[in-house]
Amino acid sequence: MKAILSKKIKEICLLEGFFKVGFAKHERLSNEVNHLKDWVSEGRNAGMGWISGNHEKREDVSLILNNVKSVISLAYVYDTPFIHNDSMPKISRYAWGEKDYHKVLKKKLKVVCKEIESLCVNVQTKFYVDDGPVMEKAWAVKSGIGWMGKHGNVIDSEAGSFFFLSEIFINKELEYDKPVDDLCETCRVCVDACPTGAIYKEYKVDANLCISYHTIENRADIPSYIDLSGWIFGCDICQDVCPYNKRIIFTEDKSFYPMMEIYEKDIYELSEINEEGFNKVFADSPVKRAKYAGWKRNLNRML
Ligand code: B12
Ligand code: SF4
Ligand code: SF4
Repeated sequence: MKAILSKKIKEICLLEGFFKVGFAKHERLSNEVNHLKDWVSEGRNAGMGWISGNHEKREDVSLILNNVKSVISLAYVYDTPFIHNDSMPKISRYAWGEKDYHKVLKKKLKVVCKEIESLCVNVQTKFYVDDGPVMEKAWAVKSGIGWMGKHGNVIDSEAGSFFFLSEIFINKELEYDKPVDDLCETCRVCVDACPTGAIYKEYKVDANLCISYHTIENRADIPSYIDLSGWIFGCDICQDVCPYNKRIIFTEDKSFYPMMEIYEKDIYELSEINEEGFNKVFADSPVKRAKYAGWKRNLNRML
């Protein structure tokens, strides 16, 4: 029964377009939450106060689904064959498309969960993408999706790290996957390439120094010592330089292909977008998180 259910679930997820699916037994994430608490107590979360709440749920997902037995981790590739032009302001790959991944993936996960729940009686599921109190990278590592790279993102040896993570909690036992080996070994390319020194220690990122944090999450002024290196929303540098991002596996999902209104546009063309235009172009995009004020602030740093 366990084997059949596990096989069926993987088939359903892959059919819905997920690149990789893995299963982990439910357990408390005590070590991981302790690392998170240390990270927060050192102030490495910068202005992201929300991450210091809900530690109990992050540690014990049975507070989310009380009879949870397993965690299903899913990876969805967002990379496309497009590249950044270094002489233009850059928006990171995950955000330059028309759609917000939260919406795209939640729609898919709804379909997946409905199908899983129809496989046998009394199946209960609960899914998350990014914005819940869930330690997504920790579950992905436990489920064998990939290893935690020194740049702080989960890597698969074939697809690299340009994929989103999501999870489904389920009240059934499954055939569990094993974590994969950490293949970073002696490499430090990402650590050395980060222009702001945000990867302050291998596997650890300080949001106070991270371009991604400042261009997306920071609502205040960006300190003058943070060189945005041409990024106006997010930052892909530490992933672009990683030898595992061979860029041979691309999504077929057109939601993540760059919007032509913003792709390869120079600073003057982008500065012409007024608030109304911004709200229209980015209506369904993650970029709207920065709001028009944040967008202008980021652009002004390029002038
Ligand atoms: C907060 C957050 C950020 C912050 C902090 C970044 C970070 N590295 O955590 C900021 C705003 C900077 C950020 C940026 C980005 N993010 Co982000 N982010 C998150 C979020 C919401 C929470 C992550 C978190 O808990 N961080 C806190 C730290 C403490 O956790 P941690 O790095 O996981 O640390 C763990 C391990 O390192 C371990 N650990 C630490 N020390 C030690 C020591 C020992 C001995 C051991 C054993 C373990 C250990 O324990 C910790 C807890 O698990 C997740 C979604 C989620 N709900 O999980 C997305 C998420 C991690 N982000 C994602 C993405 C895509 C990005 C960006 C690439 C976006 C971009 N292009 O700009 C950048 C990448 C920056 C980078 N180099 O990490 C993806 C990553 C996908 C993947 N393949 O891994 C996620 C999973 C969202 C998603 N659903 O897809 N992000
Ligand atoms: S996202 Fe950019 S700033 Fe942040 S750690 Fe990676 S290279 Fe450094
Ligand atoms: S660049 Fe090297 S050290 Fe960094 S994540 Fe990739 S393999 Fe690991």
